[in-house]
Amino acid sequence: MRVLVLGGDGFCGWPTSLYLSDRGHDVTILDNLSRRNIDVELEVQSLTPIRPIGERVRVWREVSGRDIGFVNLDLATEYDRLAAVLLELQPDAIVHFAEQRAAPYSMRSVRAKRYTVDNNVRATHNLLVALVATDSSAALVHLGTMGVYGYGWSGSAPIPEGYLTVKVPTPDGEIDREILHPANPGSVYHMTKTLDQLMFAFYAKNDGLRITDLHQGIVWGTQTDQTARDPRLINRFDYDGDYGTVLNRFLMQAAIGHPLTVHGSGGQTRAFIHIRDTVRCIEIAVTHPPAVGDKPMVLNQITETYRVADLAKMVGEIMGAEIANLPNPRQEADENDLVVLNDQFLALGLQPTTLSQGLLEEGVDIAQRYRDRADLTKIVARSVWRSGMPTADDLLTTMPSPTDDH
Ligand code: NAD
Ligand code: USQ
Repeated sequence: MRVLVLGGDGFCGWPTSLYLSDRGHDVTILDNLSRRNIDVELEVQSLTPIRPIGERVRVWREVSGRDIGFVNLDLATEYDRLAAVLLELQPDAIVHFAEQRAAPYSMRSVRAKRYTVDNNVRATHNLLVALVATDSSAALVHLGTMGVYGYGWSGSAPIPEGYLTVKVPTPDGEIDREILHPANPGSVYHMTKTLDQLMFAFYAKNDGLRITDLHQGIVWGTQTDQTARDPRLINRFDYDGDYGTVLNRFLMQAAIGHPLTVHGSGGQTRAFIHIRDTVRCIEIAVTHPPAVGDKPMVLNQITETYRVADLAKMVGEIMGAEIANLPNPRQEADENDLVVLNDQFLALGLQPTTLSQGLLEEGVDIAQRYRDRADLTKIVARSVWRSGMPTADDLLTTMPSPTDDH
């Protein structure tokens, strides 16, 4: 298939582009490199030394013999160019990763809140309008998030895949209606994903677009079989307080001898998926689109759930790391249950990569290799959900020397 990967220079997009290319698909990446610019703005860099996109695609050709195209384009502001790309490439499928994806970044300032909404909502809407205007029949696969459901709203009831059947009272008795699961976002970033859902529902109904929305959990891990083929293909590894996600942060912290930064009691339960399963799920979704006229297909792209405190305990025990309970910079329940259905991916053949000591050690190994690139002042999360919320001081001011324990 001809696949256009929007946001294909990012943490999920790069390994997905390589995986799809390796599987024989004809891949073009579209990305405005805004994520690299945000690193410059935050004065932080991926722990792994990622190479410029031009070099990345050149090396991939060298090691695989396959071409990946690249278009530098801002989806949110360059509508005409986007429409021209769709007309020229005539993709069979489009994978849409291209949004500002960090909840803490989206809460750090008025500017970042406005940027996140402007960027994400306009990017998605421009894409939908362009698909209709260019008469494209491409199947659209969008990366949404488990966070659209919120945490704790349904107690211990399993979270369904996108839709909920409810009973609506009428004068003639109750009728059953299937509705989008109530949106309950916990950050401006997560809010943009709930807005995306409404746009998808409208364009599927009005224009017959074929849309799949993947409600993905927290992705962890770094490398896939393809990114590991050459050091210059290495994937990014975010560890900072805004972009680093919890399990990868714990692995990096364990690797350098930093206490594990648990927010509050660590009672938050979240859904997780390894990057190797992310790329497989995307191919499954791309090759199993809904039919014209169907409502958006929603799949929960997760493989397991964990409580943050339990993850810290596990990483702490395996790697000999201490745990620090820090003031939580976010407004979120101190504790929540989370049961998630992921039946559709399992039925379509996903064989989950579950958390194992080997994979945790692999993450720690990568982080240890690049420990000299870590900036200790960027580790504690300081973007607060409301001004005045307390944050912790840096826990370490000098880098511990590498020992056999770490
Ligand atoms: P990322 O920031 O590493 O990658 C996003 C890419 O999109 C970047 O390369 C960025 O430059 C590009 N981009 C952003 N705005 C753009 C625009 N207007 N025009 C063109 N390109 C643009 O993020 P990621 O971790 O790879 O996440 C990818 C997607 O998956 C996001 O939509 C995110 O919400 C979703 N997701 C990620 C995770 C996770 O744990 N990383 C979990 C669930 C869902
Ligand atoms: N947390 C800690 N310590 C840390 C970092 C995080 O205790 O050092 C806690 C947070 O307070 C939160 C939980 O861990 O309770 C998850 O935080 P996270 O930063 O790992 O994940 P989140 O902000 O939810 O966002 C990430 C991605 C986002 C994606 C989302 C999927 O950045 O793009 O949408 O995971 S989900 O969480 O399922 O909605």
